[in-house]
Amino acid sequence: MLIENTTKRKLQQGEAVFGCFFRQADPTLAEFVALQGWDFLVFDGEHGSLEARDIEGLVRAAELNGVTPIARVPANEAHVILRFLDAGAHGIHIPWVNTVEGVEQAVMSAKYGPRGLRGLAGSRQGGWGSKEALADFTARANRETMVIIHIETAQAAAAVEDYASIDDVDVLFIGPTDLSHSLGHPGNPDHPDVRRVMERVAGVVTASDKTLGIFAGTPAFAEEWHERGARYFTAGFEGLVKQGMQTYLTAVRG
Ligand code: 3PY
Ligand code: MG
Repeated sequence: MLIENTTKRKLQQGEAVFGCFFRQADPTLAEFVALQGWDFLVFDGEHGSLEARDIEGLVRAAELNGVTPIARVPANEAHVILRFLDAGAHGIHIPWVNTVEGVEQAVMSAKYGPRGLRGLAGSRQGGWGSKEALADFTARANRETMVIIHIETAQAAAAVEDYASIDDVDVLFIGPTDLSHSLGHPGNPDHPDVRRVMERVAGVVTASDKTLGIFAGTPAFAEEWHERGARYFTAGFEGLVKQGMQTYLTAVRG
């Protein structure tokens, strides 16, 4: 399959997009999740045990249902990003990027030349060269592959102006949980100190040509940040299942 990134297209048209973090190495469950109407799924190799090998089957489950497969890598390392993209992800979440040099390094790892230094070979993402020449594939991959950079420490937040100046970053993504931890209020993104930093980041990103992204586990949180200009939202599979089950059990035990 020639990759076409429908999530990236929607963002380019000014739409908001919604995705779900997923970290079970189970393509059948991923298929079920993909059927629920998400724009994209983020297969999580950071806070999960997914390896590049797991990504292939999960990507197929998403592609089968017209959902954009994205992967979160465990680290900002070229050889790790390469394997997750080669396995077929249409985009890459890079966590814990704490310097502007790290942002540039992430883009260089995710893009082929002339922009980047991604290693080239016939791979699953390019259909192993079956449908298009490698020269065409490198241009397509550079066009379609999304780069999503996490801002989730005080150090990263302080440098957001520099992050927003790096070409070929699609989304600057606030990780409220890690950021709250970094600012001394672990797990409390509503603390005024954390909110102040998140609002500053949002102001800088929305004034730039990057899309503002954020993890929003509840509709209310997503709505608030949509009003602040965010257009790329993620929730988490377990959080949503937990809410559904607990709501059900509370009601039936009534
Ligand atoms: C965070 O909140 O730290 C995240 O990384 C969300 O995905
Ligand atoms: Mg995080």
